[in-house]
Amino acid sequence: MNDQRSNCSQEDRKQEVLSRIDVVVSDITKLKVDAIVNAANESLLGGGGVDGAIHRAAGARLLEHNKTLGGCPTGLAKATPAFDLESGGIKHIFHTVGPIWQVKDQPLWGEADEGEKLGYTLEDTLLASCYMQCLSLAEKHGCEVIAFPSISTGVYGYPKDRAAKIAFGHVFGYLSQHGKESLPRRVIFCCFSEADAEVYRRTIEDCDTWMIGRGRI
Ligand code: AR6
Repeated sequence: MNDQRSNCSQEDRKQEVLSRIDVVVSDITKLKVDAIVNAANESLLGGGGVDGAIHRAAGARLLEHNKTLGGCPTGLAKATPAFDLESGGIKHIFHTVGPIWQVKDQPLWGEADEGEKLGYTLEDTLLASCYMQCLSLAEKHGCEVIAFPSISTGVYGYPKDRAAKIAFGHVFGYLSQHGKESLPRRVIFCCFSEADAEVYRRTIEDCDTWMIGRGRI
């Protein structure tokens, strides 16, 4: 009976946290959120992909501002104003530098499946750090809603399933530890294609099978 009750409240807590997480398909610059995350490079001076889209939409003042920042090491994040994006309601851009996936096709550790190997590479730790840094910046800057692109999964070549598990696992953990009165209240995973969104939805649906009792970071 007690077990049933504690399972039930655990499930309620999980559902409460899940209700604060959304997966959408969109150009991230079009979202009405307090902060968007940019998957930048260490120069912070722009590039292709989502970085290029954000610089184009935020305007030339973003580049001028970023020239004063002295770059950003991989795994860390820096906040800037949203400049021209402010007219759409976005107040902050958190520029974070995801890792370049360099493990390629080398076998990792033994025959363990993908879930068990999560957290075993430097890339996993750095990618996790990007999410945690941006969540902390959201809290510091009073953001109710923050949207993340799928950091490192474009030009930087991170396996999409693995990146989604790291993204969701850390956001879920952060929101679980910071109650519903804390900021950010909502987190959006902003995908650029329906196929990418499906990876996130599957990751979330299956989270009991890969997140619990694994050696994830
Ligand atoms: N809105 C949302 N997601 C987007 C958008 C957009 N407008 N555009 C692309 N994506 P990438 P990375 C998705 O390559 O792998 C840049 O040149 C895209 O489909 O933008 O972290 C930087 O300057 C993918 O799922 O970032 C760096 O040099 C995800 O965003 C390097 O690329 C990330 O793809 C960073 O590589």
